[in-house]
Amino acid sequence: MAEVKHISIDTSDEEALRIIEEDAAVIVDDVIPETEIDKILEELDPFIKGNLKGTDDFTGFKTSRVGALIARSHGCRDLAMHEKINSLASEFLKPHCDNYQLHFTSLISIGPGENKQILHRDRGLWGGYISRKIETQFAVVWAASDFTYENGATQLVPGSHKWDAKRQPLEDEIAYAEMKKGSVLIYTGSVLHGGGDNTSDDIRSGIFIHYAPGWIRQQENQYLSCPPEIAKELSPELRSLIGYSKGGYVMGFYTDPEKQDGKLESVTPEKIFSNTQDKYSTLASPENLVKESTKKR
Ligand SMILES: O=C(O)CCC(=O)C(=O)O
Ligand SMILES: [Fe+2]
Repeated sequence: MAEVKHISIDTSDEEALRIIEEDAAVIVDDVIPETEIDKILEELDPFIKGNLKGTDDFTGFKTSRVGALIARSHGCRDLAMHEKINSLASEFLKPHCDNYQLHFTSLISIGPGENKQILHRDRGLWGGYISRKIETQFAVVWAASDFTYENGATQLVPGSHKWDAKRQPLEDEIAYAEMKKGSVLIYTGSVLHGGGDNTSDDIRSGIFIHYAPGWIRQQENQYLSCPPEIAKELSPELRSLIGYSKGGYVMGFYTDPEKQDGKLESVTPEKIFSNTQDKYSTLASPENLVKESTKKR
């Protein structure tokens, strides 16, 4: 039976990334206390109560999804900025970008009686246009309940990020990401995975917070899910992480549609909130910008 390896929060980034490179998945045990998770579930309770179930085989008929977690939950803001997780996300995505960003947030709750989700690679969301040599997602799942084989722990096929696209796993090549509430599953955008089936009477809940290169379209639109009137409450670092900053010298700037004095013409989105610049606001050298555009991959 295939397994997802477990490490501790004290495992070096180097070792964690070695496992992720080999298996495309790893579980970090006991990252935060259960009480922190309970506080988040309390914050999200009004949205969980009203939330509808999925409507097809992929989203599941007994599975609910609650998004906009940065806007809705202070606890999720802390999870998104978790130092160790961000260090791993940054190291993992660094070969493919100058800057990474938050890409997706969702509390996914699999209810009793749910069937297995179809195995898939999340990178499919971009439509298959990106070379498989480029890794575009660092997925993080915070266990908001225990994850067990019975209650729908995520199915994962370790090593399948390197497989031919058509290869399907044998039963014993599928692992189940069993972990305790407060632990974290990390997987990549290229590994076969899917929600598990829930044969128990309990709900399996996971807080999904994914990261991606700064140059790619985010799965969850952060500017609408966390508009400026809410984003102003965030730390400048988190605001930048969700996209209110430039991702390159001429990438992601904005212009205030009403200002006529030219002060908010083609500026970094950080200018909405403060007068600070970002690291891309000055051009290192025009020659370099041209050279970068033809970097070979
Ligand atoms: O709920 C899970 O364990 C996995 C969900 C998933 O992979 C997805 O919806 O893309
Ligand atoms: Fe997925």
